[in-house]
Amino acid sequence: MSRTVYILNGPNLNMLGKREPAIYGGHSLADIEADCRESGARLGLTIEFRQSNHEGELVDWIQEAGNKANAIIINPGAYSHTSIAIHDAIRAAGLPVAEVHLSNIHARESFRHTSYVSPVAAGVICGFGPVVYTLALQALAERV
Ligand code: CA2
Repeated sequence: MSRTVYILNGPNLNMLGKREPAIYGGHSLADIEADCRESGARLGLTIEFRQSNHEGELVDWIQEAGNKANAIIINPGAYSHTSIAIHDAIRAAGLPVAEVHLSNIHARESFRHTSYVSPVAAGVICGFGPVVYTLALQALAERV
């Protein structure tokens, strides 16, 4: 049976490649989605790739993944540092979750050093740019 991984992206990640290339690089989110689809096909995983600027919509999608998917990769964007709602939704989904960040959040402003998502994630990959997504797919392919 096909295994499905939801790849969820939080606020402002739709701006990738358009602004702040010095921090986030020149790749767009569409480029990252294409990489994930290629990697997913190689690993035998079905990919559901989404982005939202709205916390509640991300919570809805995490709940949906709890019913329909085998694992989640999430880049919660700035909600990583603020959202107890996303923390609770991930805990309730009961799936392996990989938290990813393009930038090294620990080498940036102190308000980015804490993530409410990390304690409920199976693992965290940050700081290596777009490859964090395909590294997370490889890691989750071993677990689902
Ligand atoms: O490094 C990451 O992947 C982040 O999750 C990106 C978030 C940031 O708030 C987190 O602390 C770390 C920001 C999303 C991208 O924001 C952009 C804003 C303007 C132009 C391009 C991207």
